[in-house]
Amino acid sequence: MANSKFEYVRQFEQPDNLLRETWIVVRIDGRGFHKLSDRYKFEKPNDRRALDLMNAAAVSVMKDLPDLIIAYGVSDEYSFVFHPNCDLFERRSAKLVTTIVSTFTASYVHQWATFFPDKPLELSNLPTFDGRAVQYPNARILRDYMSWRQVDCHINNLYNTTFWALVLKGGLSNVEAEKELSGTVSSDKNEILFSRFGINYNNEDEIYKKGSVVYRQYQLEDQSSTATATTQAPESQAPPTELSKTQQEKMRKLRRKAQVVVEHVDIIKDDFWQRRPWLLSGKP
Ligand code: DGT
Ligand code: MG
Ligand code: MG
Ligand code: MG
Ligand code: MG
Repeated sequence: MANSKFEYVRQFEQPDNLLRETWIVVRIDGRGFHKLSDRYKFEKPNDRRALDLMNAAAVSVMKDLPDLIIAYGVSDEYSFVFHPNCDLFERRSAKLVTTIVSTFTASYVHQWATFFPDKPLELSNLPTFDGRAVQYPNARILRDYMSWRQVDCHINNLYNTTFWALVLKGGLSNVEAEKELSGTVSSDKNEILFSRFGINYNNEDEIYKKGSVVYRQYQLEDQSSTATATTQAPESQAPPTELSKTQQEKMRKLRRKAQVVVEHVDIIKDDFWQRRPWLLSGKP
């Protein structure tokens, strides 16, 4: 770029690099999806097509950005996780967040017609997403973050399933259903579902109860229960995880070749992480 008298404006740009050696989670969330789900008549409490579309968009993001380790989605949100050894965009927050948000949104809009062939998108009701980056200092806290989202999924889904059973099957008004549920605990909701509607919550689809986890599958999962314990963060006893440029390129190649899978499983217990040790080790 030529050196002009306007060049000085560059000095107004502020660095926003995220701290090294930390886990980075970029969480995106649908803007005004309450209205959007009404507008396009999403089924209540869960619209399988809408969730499958969210997952398809998340798979696109994972394929586009090999630096990503894992993603977890529920409702209109998705959390994308970068490893502490990641140096994509020199860990600049705005670059990471905007790249994920725009890649996700573009893919969501592009694939909309595949999942909703009978509901063309309207220019005045386009799906958009916001996003933010949060850093977590170790694997234990990263896992607690993931657990927090999955517990949220369970609590909201049990509430929504019971609420909409009361309204759609029980003939209650929204206000009456809300009143009925206020102050209830999980076991009360399970009981309402079973005794009044013959619904066994345990038999509801896993995608609704557990949300969706997206990651790269490299080899057969470790089926033994003696797999490396991952509750102690592997990086806590290891030297700094920084990788050379060549190492990073090699890892990206391996990751690009790996199959990206979508599952609806428990990510709170150790088992999920112990069977897939490459997730927390970040190798490859
Ligand atoms: P925001 O995020 O502050 O811009 O506002 P919203 O409206 O996106 O609110 P949020 O993100 O807290 O809640 C997600 C909304 O999306 C919630 O009102 C329910 C709706 N939604 C998400 N998935 C489904 C679905 O599968 N079926 C239906 N009927 N609604 C859904
Ligand atoms: Mg939001
Ligand atoms: Mg939202
Ligand atoms: Mg949301
Ligand atoms: Mg550019």
